[in-house]
Amino acid sequence: MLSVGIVGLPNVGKSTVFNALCRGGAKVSNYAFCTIEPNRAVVSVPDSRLDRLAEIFAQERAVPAAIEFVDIAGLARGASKGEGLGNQFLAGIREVDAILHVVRCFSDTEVSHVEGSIDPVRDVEIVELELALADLDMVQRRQHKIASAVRGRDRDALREADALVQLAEHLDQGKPARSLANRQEIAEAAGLDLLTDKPPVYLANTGEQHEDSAQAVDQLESHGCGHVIALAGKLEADLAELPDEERAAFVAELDFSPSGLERVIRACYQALNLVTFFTGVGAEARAWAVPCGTHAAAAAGRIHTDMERGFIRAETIGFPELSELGSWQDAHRAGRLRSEGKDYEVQEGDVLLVRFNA
Ligand SMILES: Nc1nc2c(ncn2[C@@H]2O[C@H](COP(=O)(O)OP(=O)(O)O)[C@@H](O)[C@H]2O)c(=O)[nH]1
Ligand SMILES: [Mg+2]
Repeated sequence: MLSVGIVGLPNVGKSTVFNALCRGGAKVSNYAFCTIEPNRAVVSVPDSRLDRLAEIFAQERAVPAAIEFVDIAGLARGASKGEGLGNQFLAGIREVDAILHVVRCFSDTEVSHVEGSIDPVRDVEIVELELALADLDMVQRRQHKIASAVRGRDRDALREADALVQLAEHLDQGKPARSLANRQEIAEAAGLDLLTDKPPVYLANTGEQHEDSAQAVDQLESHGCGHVIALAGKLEADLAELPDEERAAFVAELDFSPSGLERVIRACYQALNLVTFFTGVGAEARAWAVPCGTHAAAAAGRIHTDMERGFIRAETIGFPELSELGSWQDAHRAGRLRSEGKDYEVQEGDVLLVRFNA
């Protein structure tokens, strides 16, 4: 399952955002969610296309894709050296696929700031430097470990050592591994699970003022932060706590739509370059997320390993077209189902019926 780690300096609103996403999500969309541990929750990915598909396939159940959020212990200057909760923090973040980097943009004299003032770009730099230093530390340890094999001119070790040197130089300048020109090649040769190789989404935790959020997003984007979204974390978290009716009344009064979860998920999908495809067999209509460029056979393997092994072909149609035609039979009669082979690259919104030898 896709896992997203929430990181940032202390008191920037990480736990607030976590609550807003996980509780709020359950209420807005009526999708199930569960908390595994206090700082871990699995949320269903809201997707209105799935409900329509359940209707088309006359399926009893709609099974959405799921995403896990982990509220990772706060990080501060020195975390890479094991300061504070440093080590715990670093262990937590190694296991996630993407990083949701919460940046404090709200001012509130009641809530102290570890650096003493509101400065989103500076805060991002502090966190990213710590991550780069933690990676550098890992690279250096690996260099020590393979040193004797390198002296013995072992071919694999030499290749790895070369990648490690390039990584070390880059990280030493405080730059993230993901910005290396030949990152894929190097990451593969180095074989390390680097923190700064994970795609980040930046979440500007703003107050309720719309102008503030626009400004915060601008600042981060001009700093080169790729995927930035603004979220009024506290407002969304507070709303998430309310019973449904009260909540609806507030939403109407404030003219505010708590869309945080959907926007965060969309940004994570973009950062990870994921596409969604659908299936409608058995008793369920189901949504799946796979990396863009995934072949039909590999996508089928996500459903069941037998389906990848015995893959014959996938009858395929895009969601909008199927929705318009109204049923699989009609799509078939109209000759609109495509027959795709195992190397077909699954497209966003594809609905697949996999034919396979069991
Ligand atoms: N005024 C204001 N306070 C916020 C906002 N987001 C979080 N806070 C408060 O900031 C404090 C720290 O938040 P928390 O989520 O625990 O931060 P964390 O340390 O990053 O997990 C809490 O008292 C929150 O209520 C916000 O958007 N506006
Ligand atoms: Mg917290």
